[in-house]
Amino acid sequence: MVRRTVIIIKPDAVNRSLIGEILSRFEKKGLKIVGMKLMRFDVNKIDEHYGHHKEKPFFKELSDFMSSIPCVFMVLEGKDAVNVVRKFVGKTNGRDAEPGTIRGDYSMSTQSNVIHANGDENAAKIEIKRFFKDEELINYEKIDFNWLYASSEKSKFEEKD
Ligand code: FUP
Repeated sequence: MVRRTVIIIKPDAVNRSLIGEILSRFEKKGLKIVGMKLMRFDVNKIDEHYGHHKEKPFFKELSDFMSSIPCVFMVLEGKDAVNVVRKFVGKTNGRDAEPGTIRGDYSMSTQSNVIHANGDENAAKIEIKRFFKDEELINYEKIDFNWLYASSEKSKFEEKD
């Protein structure tokens, strides 16, 4: 299972001062931050990232929104990180997202839905490369590791993907 995944804290969340709150949820869950930066979303990268929506009527508005102010880009690490984070984030439309999910708790919109997460493991691999250079991803030990996983889970976690 891929153990690293990208999240993007979107301009609405940055404007609404929700960075700390969102970050804190992932930290408390036990996901490890291995990459993090504040960066304006380059319009060419928006074309690539949201290529599946390029022909949709909302694309221009989405592109303007995503490049309006900087986003926070993060790589989180943990066992089955892609699935765990996706569940945390909730449905695309914040009004439909379950309470308890990030979008369910903080968003009333489809566009201004606070956070982006990877849909599957293939997307995670692509997006890590899209947004981060190898040297921006930091390998380090954290003391909570032994308390987050059972021994059997740890040995599997340590296997190479
Ligand atoms: P998700 O994977 O949940 O982010 O959903 P999508 O890939 O389907 O959509 C990506 C982004 O497109 C959403 F986060 C917001 C935007 N979007 C709109 O603005 N309007 C729509 O009708 C659908 C998506």
